[in-house]
Amino acid sequence: MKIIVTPSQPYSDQKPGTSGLRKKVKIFQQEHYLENFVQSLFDTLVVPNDAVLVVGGDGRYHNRQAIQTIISMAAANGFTRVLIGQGGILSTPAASHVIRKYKTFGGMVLSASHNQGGIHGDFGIKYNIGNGGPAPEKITDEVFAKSKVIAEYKISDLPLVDIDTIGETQFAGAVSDQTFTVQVIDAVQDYADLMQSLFDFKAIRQLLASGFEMKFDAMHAVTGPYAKEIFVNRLGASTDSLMNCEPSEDFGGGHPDPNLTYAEELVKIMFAGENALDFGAASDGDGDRNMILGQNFFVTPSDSLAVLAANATLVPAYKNGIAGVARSMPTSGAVDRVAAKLNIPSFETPTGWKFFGNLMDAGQVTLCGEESFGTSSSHVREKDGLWAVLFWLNVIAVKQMSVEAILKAHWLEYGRNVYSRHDYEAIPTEAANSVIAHIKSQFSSLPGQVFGSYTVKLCDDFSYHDPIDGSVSNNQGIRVLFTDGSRIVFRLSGTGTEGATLRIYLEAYEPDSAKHHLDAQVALAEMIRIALQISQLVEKTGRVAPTVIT
Ligand code: VG1
Ligand code: CO
Repeated sequence: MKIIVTPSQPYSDQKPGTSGLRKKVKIFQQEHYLENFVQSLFDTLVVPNDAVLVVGGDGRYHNRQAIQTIISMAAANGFTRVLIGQGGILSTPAASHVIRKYKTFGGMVLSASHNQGGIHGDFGIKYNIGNGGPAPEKITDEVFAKSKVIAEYKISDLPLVDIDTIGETQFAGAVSDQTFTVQVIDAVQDYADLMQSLFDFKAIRQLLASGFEMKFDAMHAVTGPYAKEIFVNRLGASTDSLMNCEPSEDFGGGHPDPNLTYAEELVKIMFAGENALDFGAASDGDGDRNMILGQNFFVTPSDSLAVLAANATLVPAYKNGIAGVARSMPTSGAVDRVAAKLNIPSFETPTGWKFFGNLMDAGQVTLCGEESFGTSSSHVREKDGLWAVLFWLNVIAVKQMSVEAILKAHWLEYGRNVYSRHDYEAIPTEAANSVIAHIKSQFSSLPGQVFGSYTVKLCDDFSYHDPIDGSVSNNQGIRVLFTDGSRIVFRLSGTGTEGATLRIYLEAYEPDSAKHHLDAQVALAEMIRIALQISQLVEKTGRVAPTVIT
């Protein structure tokens, strides 16, 4: 193998966002674009001798090509072995597991997650460190700095590598008696084994054999093969209980985002009145998100986290209890109430899974979650869609209650944190910035102001002080807190690739069980009006309604 040092020009836009670098495929296809980013990353990491790298993606358009480039560059940058998911496919949680199980140096996941795929869609790349979790800001900031001044990258002259056949291919290294190995692995089995070690598969198998009807929607994305192995082969579910389980490069032309808007097909099945099934679930492009539905019933992700925390001891892996919980700041406080009752700590972190890693490594938390359909535990260092689905099935199998009954009982015990998120997607960046600036300009005047039945207590821009490594992350979202504990959060997305996406998160606590059945949009109507009044969003963006409501 020869190493070729190739001159290159820097790009100015390679700043990783909430979860890696995400851009339109066309941007990634520009000359040296991917190479520049990967070299900036390798230079930041300082690769030790004998380092092993995991590489896989969600199978979207450009995945296979990018993998070949990364293999070639890894060989030229000191890695001695690369582990590839068969066919170049690895879900995000499976990649995290592989990194941990084989104690590798780190891994790259090629995905733009829930963003659309195909040639006109998005592509993305994220780096996970040796604990299996997303690289912390310290690393991503340095990668960005390096990408702005890069002048050359190193690549080898390896031929195209077979990434479809399980097994190893060895190449002579650039230095004599060194070899470089590409190992194609079956990550589905590893991941399914991990799930089987955590949950009571026997109880779930019995539940599925008892007439309990479920449907899992992989949304034409990465979890299809994992779902077949777990639900059909290991849990005895019928093949009818799976839908859209063949991964495709453009996700069947859809938007692989498991929410009430984009998982339309599944939602129709689960809200079919008397014909609705008992349980429905979906996951996103790279398999780290989940949506849980009961019969004609939607579980908000914030509630899902709280229910899992409250019932954790019903699951074999957590039977001795959980150490603590963590949630992203915009996620509702429902899980905090559970933590208080269990007498365990609860942490509030900025949006993005990378902020949970330190807490899990330090053994301070076991369960973590985000309102954006992400839930997981310390079994990996990523959010994990199928894990959440199996957790719910395990809880249902033990409690023998419907999803709705579990939620109603939970609200009766803890009260309900009524919650909703309104997204305004692809608005002009300037308009979005002016909305944020307008809210910030009221920071000193808002406290004490009365809006209908609510009084503002305080507003700020959320800052996080990591209790483990002492790092500080500023500007993580604007919070408007009211005296009764309700709140509105405004935040600009860090994963969108078109203009700006403004998210408004709304939360109000309802202790009165007579009101627990109310639709969130109805219960939050006044908060929604206040959010629009404070932000002047309609006036400044011309948008009269959100793109997505969850
Ligand atoms: C969104 C979510 C955030 C999540 C991130 C990555 O980020 O809000 O909670 O961690 O996506 O999820 P943002 O910056 O657009 O709000 V995934 O499934 O794309 O890896
Ligand atoms: Co995802």
